[in-house]
Amino acid sequence: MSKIKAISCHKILNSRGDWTIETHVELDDGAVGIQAIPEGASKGEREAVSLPVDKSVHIVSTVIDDAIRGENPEDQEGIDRMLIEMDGTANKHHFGGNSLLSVSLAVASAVSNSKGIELYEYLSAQFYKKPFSKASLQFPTPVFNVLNGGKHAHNGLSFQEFMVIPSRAYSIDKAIEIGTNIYHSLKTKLIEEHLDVDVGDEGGFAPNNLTVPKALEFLKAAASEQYKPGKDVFFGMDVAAESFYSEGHYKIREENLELNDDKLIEYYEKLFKKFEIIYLEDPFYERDYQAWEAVYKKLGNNCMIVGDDLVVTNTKYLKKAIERKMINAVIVKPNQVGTLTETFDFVRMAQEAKMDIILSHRSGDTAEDTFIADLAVAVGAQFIKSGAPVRGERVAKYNRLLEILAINNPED
Ligand code: 2PG
Ligand code: MG
Repeated sequence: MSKIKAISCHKILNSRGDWTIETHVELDDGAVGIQAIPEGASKGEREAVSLPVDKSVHIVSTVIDDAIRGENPEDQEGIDRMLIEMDGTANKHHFGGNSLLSVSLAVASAVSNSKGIELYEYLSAQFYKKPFSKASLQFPTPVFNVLNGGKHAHNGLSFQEFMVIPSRAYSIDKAIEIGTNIYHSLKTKLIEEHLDVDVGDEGGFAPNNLTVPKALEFLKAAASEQYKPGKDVFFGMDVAAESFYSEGHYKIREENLELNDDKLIEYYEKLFKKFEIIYLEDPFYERDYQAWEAVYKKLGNNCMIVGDDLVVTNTKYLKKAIERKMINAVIVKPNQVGTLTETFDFVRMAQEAKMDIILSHRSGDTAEDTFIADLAVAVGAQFIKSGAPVRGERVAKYNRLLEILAINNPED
């Protein structure tokens, strides 16, 4: 059995032109695992802390390298527990969630390379504790973020993401084709209305002078060019409500609205009457628990109420959300928690509670990193969020899914 031979780390740029880290884990049989780390802009308050890049590079290549060198890389859980204990803090601020995660994921990649198997196969075996079975292979449906606002654009649009979601009945390649066709139709519609088609952090268009209802109208018009909303395609929003919350109110400035919890629910209900919305992420600030319970009660029957900042890929907060019936779907972002093992624990808890799983990128991401695509396939996630079907760091994840499809359905 091979052992971990060396760990090194250096800085690279992410899609926002910010520094991030890339870690290399080398095994003594020569196999290498490489992992770059993404970074959010609209972060949950309780996410694992990212340390400044120079500090992380130093910690990974000295302290962590010393501690993990010689360990058995197949003992993912053991290694992750060591990392967690070495850090010793609840939010990983000592060593940094970014440092720990880069090592944790790179170890898994190194083992899959050493074994000569695909990463999703190895992750699936780790997750289910039994060999990967091709028969159970299930692809996530992409949730395409085609209009950007909030902290991902500077266009005065309060809500962060407006998404088109192909029906789950479509295969992954067809779903990607649908998302791409709608993206192109949307571009034409925006140009026709003399709106600009510059893009935000996740590749969605980010014109000025949009309101939330107007954005949804554009989405619906673009989708209706070739598809039937409510049958072929649906809509979703990541409200990221924390970014316009202040002292008990939600300020939707572009419409001169200042809404309390009840009024914001009414606002959502109005939108639900007009548009085929099946996905509502972070509709309230992450500590506004009563509002979460209320929105789940009102809209949760026909819609995914998705917790992102609310649960930050952490079982502690998910447990509370389950007990208090606040959500029926979760975002999974490994860098919110800091290790693969904790990510698996979170996914397991969500699946036991019959929640839908959405694997997610971050707004600052890299084309080098496609781990979430493999992870989504490995755990049988229903959905994946990787932005619009443009820009290298966004399409890298969709392209990896297409590669996994090709591996499993060769056209010889
Ligand atoms: C989100 C994410 C990804 P960020 O809020 O869901 O879309 O954004 O990475 O900025 O937190
Ligand atoms: Mg979110």
